[in-house]
Amino acid sequence: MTVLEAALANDIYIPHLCFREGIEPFGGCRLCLVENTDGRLVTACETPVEDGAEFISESERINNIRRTVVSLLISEHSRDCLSCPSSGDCSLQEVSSYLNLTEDDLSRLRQDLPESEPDESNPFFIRNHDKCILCGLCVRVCRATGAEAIDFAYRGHDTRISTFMDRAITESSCVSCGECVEVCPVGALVSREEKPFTEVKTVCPYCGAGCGIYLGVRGDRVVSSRGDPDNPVNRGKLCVKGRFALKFVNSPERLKKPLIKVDGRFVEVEWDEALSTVAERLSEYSGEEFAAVASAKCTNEENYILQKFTRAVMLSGNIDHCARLCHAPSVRSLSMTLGSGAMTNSIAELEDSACILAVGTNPTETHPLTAYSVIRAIRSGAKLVVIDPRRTRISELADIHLQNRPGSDIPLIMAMCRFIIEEGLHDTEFIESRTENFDEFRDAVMALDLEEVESLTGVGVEDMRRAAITYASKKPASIIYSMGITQHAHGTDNVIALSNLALLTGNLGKPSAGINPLRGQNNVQGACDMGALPDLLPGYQTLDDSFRFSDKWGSTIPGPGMTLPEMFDAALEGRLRAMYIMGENPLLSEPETEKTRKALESLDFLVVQDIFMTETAELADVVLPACAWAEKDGTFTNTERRVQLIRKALDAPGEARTDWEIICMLAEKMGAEGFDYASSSEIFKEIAALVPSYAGISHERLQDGGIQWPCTSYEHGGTQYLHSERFSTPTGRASFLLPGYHVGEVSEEYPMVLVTGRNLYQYHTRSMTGRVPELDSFSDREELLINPLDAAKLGVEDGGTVLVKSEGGSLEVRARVSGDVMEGVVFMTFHFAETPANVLTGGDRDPVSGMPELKFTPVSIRPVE
Ligand SMILES: Nc1nc2c(c(=O)[nH]1)N[C@H]1C(S)=C(S)[C@@H](COP(=O)(O)OP(=O)(O)OC[C@H]3O[C@@H](n4cnc5c(=O)[nH]c(N)nc54)[C@H](O)[C@@H]3O)O[C@H]1N2
Ligand SMILES: Nc1nc2c(c(=O)[nH]1)N[C@H]1C(S)=C(S)[C@@H](COP(=O)(O)OP(=O)(O)OC[C@H]3O[C@@H](n4cnc5c(=O)[nH]c(N)nc54)[C@H](O)[C@@H]3O)O[C@H]1N2
Ligand code: SF4
Ligand code: SF4
Ligand code: SF4
Ligand SMILES: [Mo]
Repeated sequence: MTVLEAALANDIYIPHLCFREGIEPFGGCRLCLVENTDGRLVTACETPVEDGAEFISESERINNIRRTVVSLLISEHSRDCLSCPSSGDCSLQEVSSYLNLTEDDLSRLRQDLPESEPDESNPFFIRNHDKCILCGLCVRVCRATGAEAIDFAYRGHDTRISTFMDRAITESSCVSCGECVEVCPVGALVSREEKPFTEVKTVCPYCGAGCGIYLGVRGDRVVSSRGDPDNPVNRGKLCVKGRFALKFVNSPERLKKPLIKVDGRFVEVEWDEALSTVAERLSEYSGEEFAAVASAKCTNEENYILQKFTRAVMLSGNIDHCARLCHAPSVRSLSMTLGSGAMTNSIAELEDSACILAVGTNPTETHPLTAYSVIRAIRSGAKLVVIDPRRTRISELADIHLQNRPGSDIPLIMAMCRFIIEEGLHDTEFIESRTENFDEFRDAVMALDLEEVESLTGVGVEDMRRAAITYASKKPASIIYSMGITQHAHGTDNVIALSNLALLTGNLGKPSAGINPLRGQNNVQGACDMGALPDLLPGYQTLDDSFRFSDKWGSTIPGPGMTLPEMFDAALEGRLRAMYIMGENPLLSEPETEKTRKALESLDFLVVQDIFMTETAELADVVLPACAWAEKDGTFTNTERRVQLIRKALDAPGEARTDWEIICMLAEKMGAEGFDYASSSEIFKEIAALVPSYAGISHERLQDGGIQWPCTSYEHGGTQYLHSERFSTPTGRASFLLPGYHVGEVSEEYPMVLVTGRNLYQYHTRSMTGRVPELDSFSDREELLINPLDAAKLGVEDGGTVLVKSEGGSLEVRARVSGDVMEGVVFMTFHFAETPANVLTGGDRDPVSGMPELKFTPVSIRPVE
């Protein structure tokens, strides 16, 4: 602790401008001068406290110096406070008044300097150099995010905070996180958002990081958001979506009333009529003929209720959700190798890793707050190894970037295992005491043909060896991975390969190590935990072991059901006839769009429950309006198994109801018992009674902060990392398994590989981010990335339109020529309905997890006039 921190923590105010808790001190403003016992003046923000040390924080001498400092600042600070939006919330004003500088003093000190044009290019905030006091806080936080968009420029009197080449902020590497705006002590950086009347503590609804926020509300509108400093994931920080992209809830396009399709058009009806219709139609189907799709956007309580309804009322095992297209391979593989499919360690632990291996993941765009922890680690000396066919921000920050061909991770990772064994860097003690099946595994990797590996992966053997040695020789080392690994027709085997790597080096069951699938959606971990999976009951309890549930629910429990893609197959074949989709937009997010459309159209009856009229909802017979996350209480479980409360901040628009209430009303209409809950907290009690890893958690306990499962009793504090004593396999040991040896292949007709994924500013099918118009200024349409060499060969121009064609379909899209993708590979997102990437994808599926191939589609590209 520094003297300044100690003083502030003990309610002793020491004036300061360039210090902010949690940001490395800089000693720049020189206002926090204090006097030590030798009479020397030192900056309190840079002086560590020592036992017995004494300082004088306040004296005429010190305050005179402080007055001089502030006077100088003000003389350069040309504008008038009265017209400044930060007036009243400005540290310079605060410090001036503390030092008894009056308004008159201030205006006397001000020089009549020429005014410069503010930078208004960013839709979320305005930069105004004239008010800057050069405290450097913005530069330091921007660096911490990894964006490094701004820095001190010029010298002496001309010093200012500037982007590279002094361009507008939108033309820099800025990612619009707003961190700089949050810390700026004066009016030099101001948000364009309205100030809230009240703030409600809740959780961001976008990605699986699960950042804590204070949601700012005015009347029935969301107006702002700021990071919760007490949340252990984000510690006050946020990314652009969590800070600026939550106003979709205010959209006039929100669904407000139930809708029933009559002669091809939707008509508004009362709840009673809508529910009676659904109840009547659904009672015609049961078992196999019915399927439900749960939602990783909804709460644990809501997912629990939907799977209970599906199993206990509809007597169908057909319940699944987007995890199928996401981390289903992780759930499968890690259960087989380690006994649990979840992230083994916690986000903040990454900061103490000596090495981080990031495979097939783009966290600065998709998991920004997790990326901050990776960046903190590398700033304190950790090594970063990235395996990704694309150049990304995280690969630029890496010590080693292995740019492999898409779909070639298994040979690459197996070869890394071999080098580790060859170099004697494997952890024999861990292998002997905690694992099984090592010998077979070793024999297999030793038999690899390294020349073949090189040609399959496109990565040089020496680079692989270097990466392997780096990962294996730094302890503890963490693996993080996401869709580049799982979204393959061999996704399960990919995860097995990574699991072997962690086992080989003994990087499990200890802090800052592990194998960490970064779960994508805000509550995809929870939706899986709640049993919204066709083969597993809540808490991953198996269907052969269902007596607890049949007892509690008073019904028989159906056997395993269909996965999400299988549901669409079955609909096409007429085996599936009625479907209930809560909070998903499969028409755009499932592979093989045309097939999905036909499947949805061929159903007898389709209900969609959403907050907006999505492309999928357009095809429904009944559309039910749901509350968005800001309008309800409940829990989300983030990627690190942290169960956190979300809290109702405003009333729902029109007659929208919470997802759980809607399903409970429907169940009661259908005559079912056991759906008469008074609150989501009551539902949670039922969950805790049935799911051992949630047994010690309750809404009351979560008021003080999230708890990481397993948490088995009220005395249990939760679990930061898994497998510390034993693995959760039947034998207690982890297993080396042999992955199949797959690589993707292209054909003569379709010689290029299409990789699909995401960008920072848009989210999935844009049902939410599409209602935040400011985001369009960063990404308003698709851009297919293509390597300059391919572009030259094919005659594709930057900004020109190309036709992309695969076995499954074709689309036209604007091209962007970029060295970020390797030769032979093109990349696009699946965000835009106008250029629906999933028209192109499809085909193969992972036989074990049902994951469709989303990251490797052979395509042809040709320019169109
Ligand atoms: N802004 C934003 N954030 C999001 C989302 C969003 O839509 N928008 N969605 C959320 C969800 S649900 C998820 S699942 C996560 C996904 O988060 P990520 O997995 O990080 O996102 P993707 O862009 O799908 O793919 C990640 C990387 O995999 C690489 N890759 C592709 N093929 C291969 C391969 O064969 N091998 C290797 N090693 N790498 C490969 C791609 O080049 C890409 O950089 O993001 C979450 N966060
Ligand atoms: N080609 C390709 N396809 C992919 C992927 C890829 O990388 N490439 N990634 C896959 C992955 S990882 C994922 S996770 C999926 C995502 O696929 P989806 O889950 O289908 O995509 P979203 O757009 O997130 O859909 C969520 C829906 O929930 C609604 N919603 C939001 N909040 C609520 C609520 O509180 N209640 C209700 N009832 N509805 C709500 C939103 O309006 C939206 O319509 O896409 C998959 N598809
Ligand atoms: S908004 Fe974020 S990325 Fe942009 S300049 Fe500020 S801190 Fe840096
Ligand atoms: S813009 Fe604000 S935070 Fe940045 S140096 Fe100037 S006064 Fe400090
Ligand atoms: S990192 Fe994820 S959870 Fe955190 S603010 Fe951004 S989108 Fe929200
Ligand atoms: Mo996902």
